[in-house]
Amino acid sequence: MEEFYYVTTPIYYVNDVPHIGHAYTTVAADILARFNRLMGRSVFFLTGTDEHGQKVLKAASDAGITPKDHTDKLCENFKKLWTKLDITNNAFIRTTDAGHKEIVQGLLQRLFDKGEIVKRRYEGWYCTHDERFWTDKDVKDGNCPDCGRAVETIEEENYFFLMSKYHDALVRHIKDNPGYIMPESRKNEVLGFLRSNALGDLCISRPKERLSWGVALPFDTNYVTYVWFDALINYYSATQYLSGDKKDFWPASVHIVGKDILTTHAVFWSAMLMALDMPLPKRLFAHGWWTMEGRKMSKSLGNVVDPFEMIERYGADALRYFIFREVTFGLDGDFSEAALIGRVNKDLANDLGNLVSRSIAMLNKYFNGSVPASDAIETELKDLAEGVVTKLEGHLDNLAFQKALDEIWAVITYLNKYIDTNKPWALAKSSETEGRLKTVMYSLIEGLRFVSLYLYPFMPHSMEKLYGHLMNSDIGDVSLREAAIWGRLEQEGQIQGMEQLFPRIETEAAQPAPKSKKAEVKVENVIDIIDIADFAKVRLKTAKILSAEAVKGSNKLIRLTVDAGEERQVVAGIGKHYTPEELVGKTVVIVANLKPAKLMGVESQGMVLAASTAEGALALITVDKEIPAGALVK
Ligand code: ME8
Repeated sequence: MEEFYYVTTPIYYVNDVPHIGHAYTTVAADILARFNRLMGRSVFFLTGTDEHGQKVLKAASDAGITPKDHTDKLCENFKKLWTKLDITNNAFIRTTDAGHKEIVQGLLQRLFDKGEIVKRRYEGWYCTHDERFWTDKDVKDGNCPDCGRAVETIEEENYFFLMSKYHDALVRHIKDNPGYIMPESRKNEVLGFLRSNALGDLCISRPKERLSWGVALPFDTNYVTYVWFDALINYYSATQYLSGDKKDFWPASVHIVGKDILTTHAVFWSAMLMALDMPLPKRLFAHGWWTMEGRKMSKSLGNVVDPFEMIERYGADALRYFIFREVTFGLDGDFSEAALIGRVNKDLANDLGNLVSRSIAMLNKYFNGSVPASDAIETELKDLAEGVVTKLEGHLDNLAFQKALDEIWAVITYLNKYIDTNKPWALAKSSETEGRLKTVMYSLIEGLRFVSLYLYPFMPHSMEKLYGHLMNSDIGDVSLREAAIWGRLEQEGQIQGMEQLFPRIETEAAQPAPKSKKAEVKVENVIDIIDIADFAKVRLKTAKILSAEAVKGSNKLIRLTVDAGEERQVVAGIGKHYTPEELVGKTVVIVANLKPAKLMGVESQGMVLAASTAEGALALITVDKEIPAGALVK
């Protein structure tokens, strides 16, 4: 029988700029999707965007365009990131899709016909920003408990989903199915919440005169559907209109969400499905929160980790590896670029990259790149390598990505030691040990084949390359159960030398990986002492920015016309931190005697100075009071 595997991410608010947190959840789902495909399952991997509600409407009207045009534009930001991160989602759902809206309306009508939705007069507190109702108990000093903004009283008729009656069934379901909510601590939180709160009924409508950007209620078109009710249904609706001929992916194998939205999933969504007599998903996994140097990431603090920037600097594979190696999935983590560099250099360049290049170089040196027939089977290595597949299956079923990587690394560590103990260079010295050399070299390359297969879900780009190099075939066609058998590496197969898979990142900030996730990496700045005469060679001048425009085809470069005593053109790589508009009028500092250079075909006659951190923050150096343009800085 065909085995199905259906994994989802939250659908992200389309208004948000994609950041490392969104990347985290989506890469987790991608690892699971890729692994399950290798295991021969029929996989449906869904992500998408949440596009209704007040905030979207407001942002669109601020931009002077229709909400649909606005969301059409913004959802591309997410799609672009998923392409850069090698995400293999089978579908991308948007809650503004006609197919989705139709299904939301169908389910609402079903609930209404069953008497699960009723109309009631409602009087209480409402937070317009969060589009949520609150009770007296929730509201503190007249403010919303979520966003802290002032709430208002509202009296109006609305539709309510009779959620309260599912309280006991919900508690029973969670207790009877220990793997339903993971990790365990989060399950206990939900149970604790249900123990101390009588579940209320859920207001699922908003009058159109207050909010028009939503799915109209099929039984009363004066109202639109509450965004969460609409959004949660995406997990089911996608299986009905986005999964091709296969319509039987429901129930989902796992919904992956951040801990911020566990309650809406564990309580609202579960109760909605119970009321619809539909099966519940098999698992809800709530992962932890990424912070930046201990602080919540926010636009106003300017400390949001931009995944596009990380990919550009280190590559998608390094980023994918780091976020799952560094922190146990489920716990919170603190992002540090120095720690990422440490991981790349130690784990990827050193442990793995060197293993690959040494092994292939020796194969070329001793056997002209032709895989020798093995004289004997190294049973310890064989058992270790073959055994990983079952362990991976177990760990990934529990979303224990770190443990899965530990198992794979045990093979890498073994192979590195195997080289050191067997010393192929010594075996190559005498014809008497040629048989042994053959076994060692075969075992090494065969071991690498296993590593490439196992690491492929985590680092698809480089492992596809490695597997293709070793096997001369495409990893995408592999069935892991059949491939994870010792001896499948072809004897006499020809393997060329290979470029470094993960070059070391040479930077002052490159430090060994911290031992624990909390350990701070101290970046020691090594500053060479220079003579005053050296400094005098650099001519720094103030320059007033007269005009600024983005360089076509680059998301970083901005072309500036500045007055530095004389007018000149300077190109600056600051497009991710400043818009051209906000630059005009600023007095900055430039290196005025730098040899002109061309950046993306545009000549730059100088360099704008800016302070930046390894974590990606950047600020221009400006003057703190009026001074004529072209003044010397010394
Ligand atoms: O809540 N660390 O969308 P959203 C880790 N539209 N993960 C993070 C993160 C961080 N700092 N920041 C965001 C919504 N995430 C709703 C969901 S689903 C039916 C509707 C991730 O754009 C994490 O997965 O606010 C979190 O749950 C999600 O983004 C919230 O995305």
